[in-house]
Amino acid sequence: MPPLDLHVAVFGASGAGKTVLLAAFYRAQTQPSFQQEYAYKIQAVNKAQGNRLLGRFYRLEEGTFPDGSTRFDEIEFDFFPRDLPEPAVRIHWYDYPGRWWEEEPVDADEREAMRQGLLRLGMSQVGILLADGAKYRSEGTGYIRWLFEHFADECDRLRRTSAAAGEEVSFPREWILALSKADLFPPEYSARDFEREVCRDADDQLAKLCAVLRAEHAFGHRFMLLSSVAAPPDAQVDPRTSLGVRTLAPAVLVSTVEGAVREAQASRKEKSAKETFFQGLRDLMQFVDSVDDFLPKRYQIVSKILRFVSIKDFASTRVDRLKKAREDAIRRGDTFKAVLTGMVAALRDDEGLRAYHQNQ
Ligand SMILES: Nc1nc2c(ncn2[C@@H]2O[C@H](COP(=O)(O)OP(=O)(O)O)[C@@H](O)[C@H]2O)c(=O)[nH]1
Ligand SMILES: [Mg+2]
Repeated sequence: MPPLDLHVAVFGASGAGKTVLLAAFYRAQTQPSFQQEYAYKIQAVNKAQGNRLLGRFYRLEEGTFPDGSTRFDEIEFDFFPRDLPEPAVRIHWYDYPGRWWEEEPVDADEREAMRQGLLRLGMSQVGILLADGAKYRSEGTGYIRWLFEHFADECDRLRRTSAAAGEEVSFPREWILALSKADLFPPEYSARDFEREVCRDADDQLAKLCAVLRAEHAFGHRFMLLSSVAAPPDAQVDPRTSLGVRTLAPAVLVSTVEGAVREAQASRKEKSAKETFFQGLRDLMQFVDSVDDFLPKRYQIVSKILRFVSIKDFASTRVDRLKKAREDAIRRGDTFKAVLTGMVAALRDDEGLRAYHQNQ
């Protein structure tokens, strides 16, 4: 069976930390110690691209940060279970240049790149909006309000200009709001604290952004802290420390399943408003053989995911139980169950609990 395709669209203004994040994401998950602890590993589908990412990371280790890029970047990663030869999950990562959100395309080439990029957007199950941790640290709430307003305006503008050109932009419906450069915050600061501050201080702007994205239920519920490299002011860069980069793929996986459940619930008119995610999930599992018929294309991988992860695994907060299921799966050579339960376990470990928070 081919790997499960997850498409994730990453947005953030220039300087927010997207390029460094991509290098850190790859580097952290290629470490032997990572494979030992998480029982899966990453590989770049295109080896040359993988080497470029590692090169970028090694330069970071020497204190050289990447040049700002204004290109749309697309890269694919496979996740393999430890000791098994086939990948179970493929993540397609789309890096949207901040400039697209600020200016009109400079020429026909850029216009075409943008068109291609927006098509990818329609396949993406999850969007990540990166808030610049350094700016939030220095400017406070005003920065978050600005970010939401600015992003809403720009999404609106993209939608209108595309519609005028006869193309409909379809934004992801599941979103993660991620705070970059989390190393600039105190060690006890967590995604839950970030969630509290955002909902307390920027709820009006959040509501407006949800309306523009048409993602009422799916923006403003998932929060992450990310640190690609620890670079405290006036101190040496320490690229061995990172936060949340290993939580990212699991968060995307689980958000995709949640998106499919929500999609299925919305398509059933008789659903009661109070139906929970788990009731919805249980339902989806019951109809797993026919869900592809009514789910939009980007969610059709979910029927496969649900064949390998039980509700118990999704709901379980017990890392030891999940790790045992994962190790059993590796022993049986069950590629998909091994990686999927491994990812759910990664969301529940100490790093996952600090770096990821979902409020509903
Ligand atoms: N403290 C800290 N600084 C970071 C981190 N990631 C990026 N930076 C800083 O932010 C700058 C911009 O990052 P970059 O990834 O190029 O931003 P992009 O324009 O969104 O791709 C870098 O040159 C670093 O100085 C991080 O995890 N921690
Ligand atoms: Mg960049």
